[in-house]
Amino acid sequence: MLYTKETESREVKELGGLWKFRADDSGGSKLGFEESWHIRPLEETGYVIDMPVPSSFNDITQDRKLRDFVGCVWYEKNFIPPKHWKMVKQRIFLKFESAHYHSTAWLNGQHIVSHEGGHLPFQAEVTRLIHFGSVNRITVAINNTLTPETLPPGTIKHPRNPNKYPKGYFAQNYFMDFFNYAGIHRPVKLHTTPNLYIDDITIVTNVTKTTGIVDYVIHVKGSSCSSMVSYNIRLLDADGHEVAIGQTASGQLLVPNANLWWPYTMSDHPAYLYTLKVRIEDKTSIDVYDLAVGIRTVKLNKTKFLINDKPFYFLGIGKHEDADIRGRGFDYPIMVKDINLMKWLGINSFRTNHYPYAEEILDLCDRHGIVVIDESTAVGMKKAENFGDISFYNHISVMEELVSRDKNHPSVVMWSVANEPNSTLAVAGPYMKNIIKYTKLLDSTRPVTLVTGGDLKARFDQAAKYGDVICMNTYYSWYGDDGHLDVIYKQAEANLREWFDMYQRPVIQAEYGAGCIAGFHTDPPVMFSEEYQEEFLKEYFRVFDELRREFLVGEMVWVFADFMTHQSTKLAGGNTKGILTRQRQPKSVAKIIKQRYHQIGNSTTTESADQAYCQSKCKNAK
Ligand code: GCB
Repeated sequence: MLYTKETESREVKELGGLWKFRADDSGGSKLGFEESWHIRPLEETGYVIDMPVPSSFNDITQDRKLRDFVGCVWYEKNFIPPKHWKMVKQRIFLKFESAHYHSTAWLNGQHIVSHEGGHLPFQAEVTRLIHFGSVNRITVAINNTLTPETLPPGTIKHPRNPNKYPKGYFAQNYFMDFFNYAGIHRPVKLHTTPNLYIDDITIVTNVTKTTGIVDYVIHVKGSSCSSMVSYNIRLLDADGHEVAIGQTASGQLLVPNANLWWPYTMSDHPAYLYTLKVRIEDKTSIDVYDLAVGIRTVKLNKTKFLINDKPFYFLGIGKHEDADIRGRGFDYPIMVKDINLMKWLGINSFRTNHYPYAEEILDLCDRHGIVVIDESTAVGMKKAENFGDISFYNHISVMEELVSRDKNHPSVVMWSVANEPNSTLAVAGPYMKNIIKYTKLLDSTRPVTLVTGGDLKARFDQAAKYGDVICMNTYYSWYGDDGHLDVIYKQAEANLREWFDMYQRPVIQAEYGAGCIAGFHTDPPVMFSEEYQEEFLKEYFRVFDELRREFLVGEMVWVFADFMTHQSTKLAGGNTKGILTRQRQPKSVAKIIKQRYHQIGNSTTTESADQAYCQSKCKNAK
């Protein structure tokens, strides 16, 4: 599914703003379906409130019950389509960029689409259901309940003891360390395409000496006869000059003296993007779509992660899509602020912990040269019941939707199929082996990893070994040996070495970090103080500085900013391992990261990358 945007042949009407909202608090969340709330205006069914879209619903009101609500919530929006969309030979789609977790949508009372899982888009063609010249009504029911088979999984607890729990009491448990924010999290878009339209584009890039190779496949829909469709494919450089053309549905474009896409720490001219202009036409329709193309390769050897055949070192962070009030709702100011903070801190990469992020963020990463490890929603798979057939098929569809959405982003260099599944379980082995194998069938050009809770000894692992890169999370002197900073060096070094020795492939420290309450100072350092967080990181740095000369290809601090979690006596106001507060203000450790990352980043900028850029610029100029 291509990103929804306006082009010469496509229009978009964003349906963000205030929607009507009602939680089904009948207990089983069935009332709305039993009473068919979608067939009439929502306010006729009961009391409704205003709810902003996009946003999580949890933190918008003062109602404690809504914050922790488990079950089905209902949204409704009225809109009037532009009159000129009534043109014949045009299609209209309704797209949700994401809603969490299970969504059912109706237009004017008619069911149009259902989708399982947050963080990925879904849409329906609504051409025949739209009423022109009058108001149309969208109704969406969203259920945030997590079960052993959902991704992420959870369980619902129904304690029976009437002396301890009120009648009807139940609670959602889950095994991931972030709040289960829910609602319509990303934009909702009504959009048009011509009758014949570009449904998908797949780009694979390669490089031979100085020539860039762009293999493309265009998938069209809406034509009864494919031989009647003509293709006009043009690749333009960043200055708008045509560098290659194609006239078939699939083909290869050659770019002599190509400007490669480099991460920003590898070149003074990073993130070079070409534009693929695709135009298709038959007797009645013309469709046009522009796609940004970064020419680059990703390869591995035993000890290095190579971008354009040069070693890349992840100066990274783990992250969340999380902010005050809006929860996990998409927000341009937060997104741009985060990218600016990353550049300020010298961060050249992040993992989309623990779910796919908004496409707008990946676009920015393409343009800024920030490298992304793109992760699925498989987090918190701790029990054998999370590795059954239903989970497996859910997982397969998440990987399909994820790869199909993000495959053309040069910034995405690796897929992560899961975070810390319980890989001591025998069932985890074949399960993850098959998920990784399937992901490689979907995309053979990128490595695939599975992020492991690294304290697990390599020799007991059943699953992480199937990944191309060992990605590992450890928290020495935090979870275990609490407060004993002096164990970090010995334990972290031994652990990383054990994994490398056993599996002989590049290793990334994908998470490590300590909680820190901003403004809490102690000397000597104790847990949760700014000083402890600083010392904790410095101990890990000693290990990284030794091992990056050998097989370590990245360090990714946990975590970019403090974020919300479930409530627990161990978590005051959520997870505080941020190097920034939740409001994106730096803790003292941020300066240490900034200094280290800029210093390492500057020293790894490859001269050859810049030479290659200059050479091709000079040749193009001649
Ligand atoms: C982890 C998880 C991450 C948690 C983190 C922590 O290993 O991958 O989601 O937030 O530990 O702070 O406990």
